[in-house]
Amino acid sequence: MNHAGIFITLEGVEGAGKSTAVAGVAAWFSQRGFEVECSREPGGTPVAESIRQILLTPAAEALAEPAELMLMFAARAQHVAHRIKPALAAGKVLICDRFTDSSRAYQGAGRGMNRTFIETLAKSAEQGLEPNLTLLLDLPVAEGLARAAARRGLSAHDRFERESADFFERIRAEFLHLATLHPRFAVIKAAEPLAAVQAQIYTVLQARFPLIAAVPMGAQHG
Ligand code: T5A
Repeated sequence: MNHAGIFITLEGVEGAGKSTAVAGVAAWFSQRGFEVECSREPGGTPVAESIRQILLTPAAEALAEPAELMLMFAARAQHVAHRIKPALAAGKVLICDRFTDSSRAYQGAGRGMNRTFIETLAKSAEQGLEPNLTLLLDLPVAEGLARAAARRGLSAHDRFERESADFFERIRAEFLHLATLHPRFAVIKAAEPLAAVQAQIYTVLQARFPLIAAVPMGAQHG
């Protein structure tokens, strides 16, 4: 790996609790004196956030699948170059709600797009970057969709939330498959109550970063 900082990604289907978990991970590091930045994909820089609008907003002109894939990686290339790499070079902890594994799961397994092409785009956008830890928040698809719907209330579905349950089942299976391939993954049982999910995440952080876990709370990192 490639940098002074720590790069942590969170993955999972819609409503798995990633955004909620980001805050807990951030608190764990900042209480131990680290500077923390939280970001998300698609998005994270002004240009990447503009691309996010195109990707998530339903429009009369349907987005062609290769266009969706390449826009995900266009946003990622901006995010890596202008936000993630500078933060890591400055020794910060960068916590990101989704990263390339989402493209593998959604565009690869969900849409059935060519895996070799996805890896070629990943190599170009990531420029050698790889997460130190990927927290996979795993829960049954129906539960995730129900949580997302409850949170959304009366506002409209985004482009992805309109997809079928089968689409999300393929995505969940792909995330679990990726977790068997890459030791950087830790699988969190996200169907449990919030406090139990948080406890699992802290256990993983302690095991993966024992030297940081040993730092007294409130210490200055430097
Ligand atoms: N996408 C993204 C791709 O197709 N390819 C890519 O390469 C990338 C990067 C992003 C969309 O883009 C797609 C995937 C997505 O469809 P988004 O709006 O950012 O769109 O979508 P999500 O990341 O799925 O965000 P969500 O907000 O839907 O899900 P989260 O962040 O997992 O869930 P969260 O934390 O907002 O929680 C949802 C609700 O559940 C509650 C929360 O309070 C909240 O109300 N909750 C719990 N309730 C009970 N028990 C728990 N343990 C709970 N944890 C959270």
